[in-house]
Amino acid sequence: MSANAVAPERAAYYAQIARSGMSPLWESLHALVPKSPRPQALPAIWKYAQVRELVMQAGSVISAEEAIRRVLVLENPGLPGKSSLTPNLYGGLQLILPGEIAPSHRHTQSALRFIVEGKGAWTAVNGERTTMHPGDFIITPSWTWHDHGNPSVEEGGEPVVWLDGLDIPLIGHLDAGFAENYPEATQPVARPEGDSYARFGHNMLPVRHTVSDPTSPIFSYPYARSREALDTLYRNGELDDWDGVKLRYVNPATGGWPMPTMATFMQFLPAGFKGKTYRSTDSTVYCVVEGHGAVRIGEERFTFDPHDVFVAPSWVPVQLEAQSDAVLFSYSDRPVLAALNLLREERIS
Ligand code: GTQ
Repeated sequence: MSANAVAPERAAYYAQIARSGMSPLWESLHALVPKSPRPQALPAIWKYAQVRELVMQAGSVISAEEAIRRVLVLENPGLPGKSSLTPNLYGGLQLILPGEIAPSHRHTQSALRFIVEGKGAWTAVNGERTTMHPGDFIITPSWTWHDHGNPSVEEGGEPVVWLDGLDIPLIGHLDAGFAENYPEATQPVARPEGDSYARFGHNMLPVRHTVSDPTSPIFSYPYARSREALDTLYRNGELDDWDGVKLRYVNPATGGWPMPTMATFMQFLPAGFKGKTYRSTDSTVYCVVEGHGAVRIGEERFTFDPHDVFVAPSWVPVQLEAQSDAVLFSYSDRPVLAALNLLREERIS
């Protein structure tokens, strides 16, 4: 019911109760308790070919040190001013140039990095560094110290861009944000690179390992391994009508998600794939790793190319097509929906 339709006596009454901090539920009931989700987030895409130059320009606008994190935030056009891609999820493109350091800090927000281009930069988490390669998925779990760095040009450093995925809006709704800076630019390196992967990344666990928190003990999931798994499955004949070949990333110690608030996936769509339509109540951010194709999200249809980022809001029908062999990384708020018994999925046709 629009405000204009309200009779004068009612309008006067509404004004009167507003002065006491109240409002009439009957005017907003349908919007507050909708028949099905009415996301304010819109289907949207960022074409990497269009934004890449702007991301690189940030390198001459500000240093990583001054910026702390030199990131261009991807803001959903349906959520203006909210620095959000979906109601719960944030995304941004971070640039680190050779010789730079993004200083160490920690926060209650969980973060993932999905490497878009460039290699050789590192992220340090809990005293261990991991080297980045395109397609790697790296986590910096809630309240872990993390810093990023890039070797100098002389040492072979090159500009590196990655997609940051964080649960910033969710933590904001929950008023649970805490953060602090490490006293030094970088945290001390306490373990050699590959240590956690050797302990937890090979379908084995240290004998006396006990699970003390829900986050994954490995913090880098190398692309080569994920890609090989998808490839093998496809060659073996695996192909889902909706998803192509799709795997989820896992915390090897629990079988759960790598971090408690965000689900992550990687999928392969063979050339010519024309997926069926699905929808679900988790809102998903996709990042194209390889290949070309198209996605229909509600009324929108976007063609996609490598490194493009696109968003499918809750309950909006999604359909994927691949023109050439394509690989998509994605992250969503699925663990949160599932934990609250709010996850609904529909495989349509
Ligand atoms: O790298 O720690 O894009 O704290 C936003 C907030 C990245 C990070 C972001 C952050 C970070």
